[in-house]
Amino acid sequence: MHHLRTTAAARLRPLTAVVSVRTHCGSRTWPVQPHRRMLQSSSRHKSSVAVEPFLHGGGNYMEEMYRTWLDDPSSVHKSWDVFFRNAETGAAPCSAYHSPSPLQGTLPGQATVAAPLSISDPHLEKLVGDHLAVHTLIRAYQVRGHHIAKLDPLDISCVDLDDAPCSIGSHDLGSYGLNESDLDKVFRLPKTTFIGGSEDSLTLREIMRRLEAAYCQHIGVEFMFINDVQQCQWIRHKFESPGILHFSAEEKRTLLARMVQSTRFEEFLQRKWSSEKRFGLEGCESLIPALKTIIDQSSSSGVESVIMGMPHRGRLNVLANVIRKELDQIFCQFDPKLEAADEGSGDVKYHLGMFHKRMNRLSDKMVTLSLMANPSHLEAVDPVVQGKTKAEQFYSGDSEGKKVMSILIHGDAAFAGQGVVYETFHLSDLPSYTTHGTVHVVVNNQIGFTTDPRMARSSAYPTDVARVVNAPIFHVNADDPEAVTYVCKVASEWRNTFHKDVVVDLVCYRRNGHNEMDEPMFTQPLMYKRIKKQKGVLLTYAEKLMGEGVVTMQEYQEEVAKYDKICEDAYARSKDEKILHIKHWLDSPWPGFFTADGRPKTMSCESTGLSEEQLVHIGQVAASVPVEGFTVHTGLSRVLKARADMLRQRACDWALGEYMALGSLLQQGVHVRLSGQDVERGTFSHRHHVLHDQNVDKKTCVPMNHISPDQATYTVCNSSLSEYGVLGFELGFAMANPNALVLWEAQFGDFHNTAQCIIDQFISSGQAKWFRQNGIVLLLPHGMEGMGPEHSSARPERFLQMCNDDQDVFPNEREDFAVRQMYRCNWMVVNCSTPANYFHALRRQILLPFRKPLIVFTPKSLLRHPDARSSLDHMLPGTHFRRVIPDEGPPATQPPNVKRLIFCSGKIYYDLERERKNRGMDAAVALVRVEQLSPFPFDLVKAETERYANADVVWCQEEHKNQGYYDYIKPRLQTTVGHTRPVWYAGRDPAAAPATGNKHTHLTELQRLLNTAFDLDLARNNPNKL
Ligand SMILES: Cc1ncc(C[n+]2csc(CCOP(=O)(O)OP(=O)(O)O)c2C)c(N)n1
Ligand SMILES: [Mg+2]
Repeated sequence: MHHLRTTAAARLRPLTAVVSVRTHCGSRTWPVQPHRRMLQSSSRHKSSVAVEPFLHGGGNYMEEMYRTWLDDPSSVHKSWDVFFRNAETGAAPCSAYHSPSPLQGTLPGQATVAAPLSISDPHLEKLVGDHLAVHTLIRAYQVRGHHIAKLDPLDISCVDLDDAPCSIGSHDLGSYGLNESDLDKVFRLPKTTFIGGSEDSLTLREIMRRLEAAYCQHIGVEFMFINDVQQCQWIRHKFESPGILHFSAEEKRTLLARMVQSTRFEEFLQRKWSSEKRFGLEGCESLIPALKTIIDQSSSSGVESVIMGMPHRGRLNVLANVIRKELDQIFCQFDPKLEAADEGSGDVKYHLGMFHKRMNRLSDKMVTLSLMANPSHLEAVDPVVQGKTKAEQFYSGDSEGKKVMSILIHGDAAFAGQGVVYETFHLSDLPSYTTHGTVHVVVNNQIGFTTDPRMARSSAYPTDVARVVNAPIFHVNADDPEAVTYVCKVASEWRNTFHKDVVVDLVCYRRNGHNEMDEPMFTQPLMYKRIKKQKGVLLTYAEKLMGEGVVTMQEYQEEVAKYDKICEDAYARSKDEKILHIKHWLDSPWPGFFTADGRPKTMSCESTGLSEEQLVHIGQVAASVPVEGFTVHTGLSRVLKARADMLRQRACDWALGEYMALGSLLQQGVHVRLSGQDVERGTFSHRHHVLHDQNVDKKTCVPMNHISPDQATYTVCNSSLSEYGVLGFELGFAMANPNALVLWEAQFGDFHNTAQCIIDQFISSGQAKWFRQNGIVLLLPHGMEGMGPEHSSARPERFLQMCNDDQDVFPNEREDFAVRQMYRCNWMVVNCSTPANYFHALRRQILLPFRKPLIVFTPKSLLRHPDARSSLDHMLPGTHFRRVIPDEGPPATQPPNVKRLIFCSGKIYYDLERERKNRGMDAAVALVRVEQLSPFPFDLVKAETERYANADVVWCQEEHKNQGYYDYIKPRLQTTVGHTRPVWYAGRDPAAAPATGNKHTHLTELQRLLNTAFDLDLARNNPNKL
């Protein structure tokens, strides 16, 4: 039999405190002796250690506690202080002990003055020891009861207790210094347990029976690592109170009906499409009542919108029975003959999203449910769900998460294996990222495809990752629908009380292979022999209820027949469908943004320019500290003054251009959110969107929120050090509302690669797969500046390789060419060489009548380059984003004299310009900047090639040849010139790394490529023809 639940079985050890109590009550002398004050304690148990002392004991816990107390009575928990003081005064042990009380103040009537300590009466000593032992035992159940709970429906999970026995249970009383004869003695219960209900003392036998019932049956509660006493008490109360698992007959019948839906849905699909993949839920059918309970409960607590993310397993079932997608729409997806009606490539049925508003029967309130579309990449949707949830909370003014919440469903292998789970957990308590608690549900079928848990993770449970944020974890045997329902009820109450994450671990099995076509016996023969013997949970539960007289066989059969008929009727209706619509599977509708048939309202884009007055006003805000009595750093005062000076000269640099773009959108009522590592100041210390008072801790000011009284809110937030999690989050945020500008900035552009999955699976292809557009902006600092391989390239080649504009087809030119081209593309990729163009690109994102992701390669040295400034003239009404910036110098006046036409993009332009000047070639060489790389400005590039008909055409880039823009530009330039003129390459040679780490090599390479670019004998000397 293999170890299913844990590979860490050998690590299970009894509580240290257990050992120490046994030692005390056994051979050793009780350490409380007045003359032992000379024992010196070096340890100071503070804070959480004092709160939950049994978790942290050393080799001899009580002795250490005593030593610590002798040293400083205030350094131990109040309960211990009171205990030791009372013991000193000779109080009987049962009254000497008082359960933990608030850390401040003393218990009424208890000793407050230390007196000489002596317990000389052996009877008394035993009583004290026994009470402590019982309290230790109670705590042991609370800490470790889940290790012996009957969580696995198959009962094959083998935690190897022989190596390291978990010392709780009646067989092991001796290890607590107790024995059989103590079982019928009455013990006073501490305040840290609720097993007594209204009774405050019980026999040891009853104490253990109730603890076994609470912690060792079908529910295993993992929570004692939580530092907050109030939260621990809340959980103890929920799971220990007598009678908690009582369900009314009505509740049982509802639960049975939900199990019928869940089970019969899969059976229906299996009957109709036995050879189709559906990633059925068989073995974890109680997921459906679990989710419905969480939703019911949350709706009753005031939640109006629930956003869910989940993987393949049971997804169709959730769509059908939780979200209530029309069944015929689901069944249509199985019909191979139906054509797709919408643009885009679509996705398989078990990835599609859904949005539905409906009445919740339990709460009688409306609830909106959405399941986010997701790719195969497990767990990738987690941060996206959180971002969308945060956005919905933000836009509905739900600052505490009372109206909008998220539920994330996970597989056991993915939850433990995928790092993005951890990244997402770490967003959960950050002010600008918290969603105020998520309910996580793990479908823990004890297998990942063909891999056993012992090969898939190094932690005992798949859920251990949640412990980093102190989330309680409720393990439950999924073959017990009532236990599942109860646990889910508590989980949602937890979320809606404490607004913290919580995990429900549904320990179950997978009745079939990974998908319905897979043979699981190849790899898990014993497990699957056992599964074949396992009776279905629906039948087991139905029999239980029949045995209890809650339903009759006839009622049960009628319930089954009723649901089967619903499926059959929907199946018949699905036959009438002629066409498949992906747009019916939208997870985030944007009401009013498009026309009724989902098209943009216009195909034009108004000018993105602004009046000078408006530009100056925003510029002045950017140059000021708009609150009284706020002391900024003197260096920053200089920055602000420089901005004011620049404004007076009617110019702006990159930071000011950005300010004007974002500020003007805010004035228009568009919410702007800029997130990423250190974005508030800016990695390159150029932005300074958050000012810090130099004298008052944490006093900050965001001038951008002081532009005008009726402006939208500006959110600028330094993120956790995560790319995958945070980019996913911002993508989700951008999904909620088309009238918001959401920007994510990478610290350096190359760090985006740890978020590659979000870029590949969602940003570049999301619209094609799931119909939903997204206007997220990625700011990726890029440029070869001799900073080494890791801080140079944002890898433009990767983004360009994913562009869907056809390199071989010169598009039909039309009046609204630029907008139509953008509408057709999957995303826009730009590298702006001027602040004004960056300003227009950002504003265009919102003024366009549709949304596309925008990838911006942003500068580093250009941030402070004196030439890289723009006059306000380029930002006034009537101006636009310039896809191409032609040469406006001497070449433009005498085009026939131009011998060389160099196309380039980004910062290299300034190197080329300097070189041209140095060489005195201002009239001979034209420099044309391609600012929008994709969709490729075929029309404007063509105009430039035609203008300089006598010139050689060169593509110049600073990146290596196998990187940068080369592979993207080459076919497009050739298509533009109709393959009639040669096009040459000037740039770095191919290389494995993006840049050299050697400064000298960097400069040599740069000079060489500039030489090539200006070598008028290129045709003879350069083999690098495109
Ligand atoms: C990131 C990622 N890696 C690999 C896969 C391939 N894959 C699909 S399902 C699966 C097993 C998932 O196991 P688990 O999370 O336990 O879910 P289950 O299928 O058991 O419900 C794997 C490895 C994937 N979809 N995503
Ligand atoms: Mg699994």
